[in-house]
Amino acid sequence: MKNPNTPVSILTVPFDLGASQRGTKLGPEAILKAGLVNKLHSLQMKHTIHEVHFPPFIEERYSSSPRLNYLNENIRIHSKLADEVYRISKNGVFPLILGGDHSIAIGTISGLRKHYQNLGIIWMDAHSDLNTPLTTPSGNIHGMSLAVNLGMGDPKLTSIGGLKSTIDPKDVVIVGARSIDHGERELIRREGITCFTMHDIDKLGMAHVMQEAIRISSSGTDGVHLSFDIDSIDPQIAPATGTPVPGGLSYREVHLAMEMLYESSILTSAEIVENNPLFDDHERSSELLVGLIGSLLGERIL
Ligand code: B3U
Ligand code: MN
Ligand code: MN
Repeated sequence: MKNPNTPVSILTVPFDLGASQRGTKLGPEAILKAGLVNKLHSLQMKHTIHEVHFPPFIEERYSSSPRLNYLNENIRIHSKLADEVYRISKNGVFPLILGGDHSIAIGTISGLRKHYQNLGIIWMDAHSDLNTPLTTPSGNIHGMSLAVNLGMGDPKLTSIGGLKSTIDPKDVVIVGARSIDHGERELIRREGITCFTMHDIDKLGMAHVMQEAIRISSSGTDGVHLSFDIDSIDPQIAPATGTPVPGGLSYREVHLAMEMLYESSILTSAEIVENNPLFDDHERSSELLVGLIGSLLGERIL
């Protein structure tokens, strides 16, 4: 964050209809239970906690389109989240959003795009979430959220939040990818998105990759958002995911990433998504996430 005295507004978003697996709606509560509030106290950070909820609804998977599961439910929650994130950012407060599946990045980033003219994005994920209704293998909206934020996909999703700035694909950096679909690969090449796969991280080292991610996302932008999917971490140390992909970030690599982001002072918002306590081993993954949020907000070894 730009100023370490900035207050933090934690928004919990218990929503899991962007994915096939149920359970990420329990993610925010698990992170709070694992000690997030104590962590913020120990860092002496001013903070508030607020849940983004919406009225109960009848779940209709194919209500609109077979290529966009639970489209109406997604529109409702992301629109509400966009309004709240916009309000928080406008007030100079740092939004920290706890998901929920990764579809909520549609709401978060739509809200940020109302406030920032040129937003940079660091997207840490095993996947690239760049599918559209034409390329998706699953119809799950959490596999489309980065594409929607680049203006690609169903207009009912790309228009959430009303009038707002667009994101330049050159200001987007994906880190940790190791499962990319054919259509996503083409889009990455066509749009010139920087994507550091696990292969790149193995070869170049995490420190170099993060230096580049920080440089690219912050050059010529007026805000940088971190969208952190738990499945970027190796599932052996963070099992709480419905979509595990082997060969992910190690404990130290992911902490180093958070520490470097703090030191860089570039972040203006962050979200932690896809934590699914139904797949956790006791509270191991949620505890790891609390540690990572600590590193992101300035906790140091010495
Ligand atoms: N790319 C696949 C799988 C996937 C994306 N995000 C997650 N899984 N977590 C899809 O369905 O779009
Ligand atoms: Mn994701
Ligand atoms: Mn993922």
